[in-house]
Amino acid sequence: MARGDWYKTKEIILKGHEWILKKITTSGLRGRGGAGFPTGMKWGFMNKPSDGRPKYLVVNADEGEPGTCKDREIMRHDPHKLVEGCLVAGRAMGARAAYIYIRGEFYNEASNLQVAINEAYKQGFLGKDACGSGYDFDVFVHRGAGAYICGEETSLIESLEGKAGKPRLKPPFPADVGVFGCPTTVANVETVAVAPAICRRGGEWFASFGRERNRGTKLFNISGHVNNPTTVEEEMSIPLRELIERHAGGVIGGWDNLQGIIPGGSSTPVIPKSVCSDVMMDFDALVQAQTSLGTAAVIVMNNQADMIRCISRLIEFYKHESCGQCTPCREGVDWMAKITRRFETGNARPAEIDMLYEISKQIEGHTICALGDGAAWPVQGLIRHFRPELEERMRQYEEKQVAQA
Ligand code: L3W
Ligand code: SF4
Repeated sequence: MARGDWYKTKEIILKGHEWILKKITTSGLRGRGGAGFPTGMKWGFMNKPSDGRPKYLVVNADEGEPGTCKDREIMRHDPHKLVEGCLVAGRAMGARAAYIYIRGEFYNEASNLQVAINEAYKQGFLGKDACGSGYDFDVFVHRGAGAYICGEETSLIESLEGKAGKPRLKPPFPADVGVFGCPTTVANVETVAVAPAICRRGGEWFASFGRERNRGTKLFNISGHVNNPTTVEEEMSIPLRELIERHAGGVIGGWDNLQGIIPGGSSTPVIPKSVCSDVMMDFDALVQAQTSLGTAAVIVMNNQADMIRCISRLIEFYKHESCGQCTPCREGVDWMAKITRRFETGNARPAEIDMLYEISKQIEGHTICALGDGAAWPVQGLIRHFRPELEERMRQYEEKQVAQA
């Protein structure tokens, strides 16, 4: 409360769902989990007749994307922002309960969250007549069991229902048929946690940060070859170079020693130094650079990194985490893993580079969920920007073979 949380929350709840939705829409907030879908529109999908079915808010706290550790910071240090956010977001969509699905590895974070929820109940902020508003609202924590795929919204819903975490085909979207067959919105921790501040300070305040279509502030993780790895809240559209130099102490060995950056978690294609120098950290600028903002988890790689090995390691991760339901992902990602592993040593033919690209294109857009795309995109980024390095590695391998013969 000293930090400004739970301030006049009763008034926000009493204003009702249309008022909250209007604030969120005016703010220009877009989902912070990776897809960047307009939040006001998404929450608005819940305001349809539900044929007597209850509505649910589900908070995606499964944060499994390699490089990503922003939601963890909120749950570690500011759990009440999320708990209050559940009430505000839940009111906006007419939900009477929120389930926070938190990854199993986040044991301490889940404990912190539970303490905060207990405190909120004790103060009368949650439960019957939440904050004295006349609105009943409950919050439950559900711990996952360590599967990356459970961060995909429909897989998360399956897991919450007690089943194996295998994604469902969309449509129907969760807003129509979600958890227990009821209208549900699955929203990222950061998206939900910022909702009370937007309601208190106004949508225009939030929209005054960033630029058109890319509004507000955002949490950025900066890891890898930087002097001070960190998580920082910054204005959307901040130049990538400024983000790294101002907050993470710069690239180890200096900017000239930079090789490339994965800008938004492992699913987003790597960009080379030439692109990194000018690009802004927002949805549109990064799409233009043939990558994406994703979770805004910046992974910096300097010239000491073996780029081919890094990407190969990521593909291995996706192979391991594929739920195996659809053939292009189950088989294709396995093929990509086998091929990129050979690329690491150079034991391959140059023609295989195009073959690998073709396989990635056959996976992209042909699977039930985005995991297939997430595995295809890093491979495409590698081929797009580091083809000469791939060819050079194969040439060196061949030279060694000839010398040994
Ligand atoms: C109702 C419609 N609802 C869309 C909803 C939909 C979802 C949201 C966005 O993937 C990305 C993925 C990862 N009626 C609707 C509708 N919706 N049309 O809007 O949907 P979508 O399908 O664009 O995205 P998604 O399935 O949520 C998320 C990428 O994020 N990613 C990884 C993230 C990892 C984390 C983490 O570890 N915390 O977030 C990074 O890039 O690849 O592309 O709610 O239901 N007509
Ligand atoms: Fe499962 Fe992969 Fe298909 Fe997603 S894309 S449903 S993880 S097999």
